Amino acid sequence: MHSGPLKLFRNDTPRVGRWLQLELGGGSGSRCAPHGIGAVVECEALDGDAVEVMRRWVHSGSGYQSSSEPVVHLGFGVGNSPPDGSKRGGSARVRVLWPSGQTTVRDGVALDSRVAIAAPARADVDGDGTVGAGDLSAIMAAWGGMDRAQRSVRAADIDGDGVIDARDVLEVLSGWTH
Ligand SMILES: [Ca+2]
Ligand SMILES: [Ca+2]
Repeated sequence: MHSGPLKLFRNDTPRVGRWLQLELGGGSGSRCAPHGIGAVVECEALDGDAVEVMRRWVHSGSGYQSSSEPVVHLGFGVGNSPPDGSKRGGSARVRVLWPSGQTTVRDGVALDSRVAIAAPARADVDGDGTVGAGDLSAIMAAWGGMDRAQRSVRAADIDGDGVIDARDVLEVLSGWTH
């Protein structure tokens, strides 16, 4: 019922699993929507010999006139934490597949932590955090490409005009960081 009183529910069950919270950036300076909306997160959690893989599409508006917190919360069962909630080791390899076609990879992210991952700068085609020769190479590899279903083509079309040409090269040169 939409007219009933508000209720607050709290989950008091013991925390035995592992978790990771990702605050995805976006907006100005990038080619991505705020909070990473539209991105896909792939996460490989490792704890000792245990491995768990998870894939999550980042979206909004899952409830009636509402939305969940814009933080990607992943829960894992790998190497369960002791019931007292004390932390153990374990890390994750996180890949963020941005809607622009760019990709960010983070290795060694500690489990049971919250990390911020900013969307790559506009001209950071290969998503390595800098704008430079690697991005020119990525543009050359996709030169003239028109198949926007290919992530490498979308990433290389920095100005989004549908072709990969000298104007995209100029975007790299004007954003050059090293
Ligand atoms: Ca780059
Ligand atoms: Ca272009």
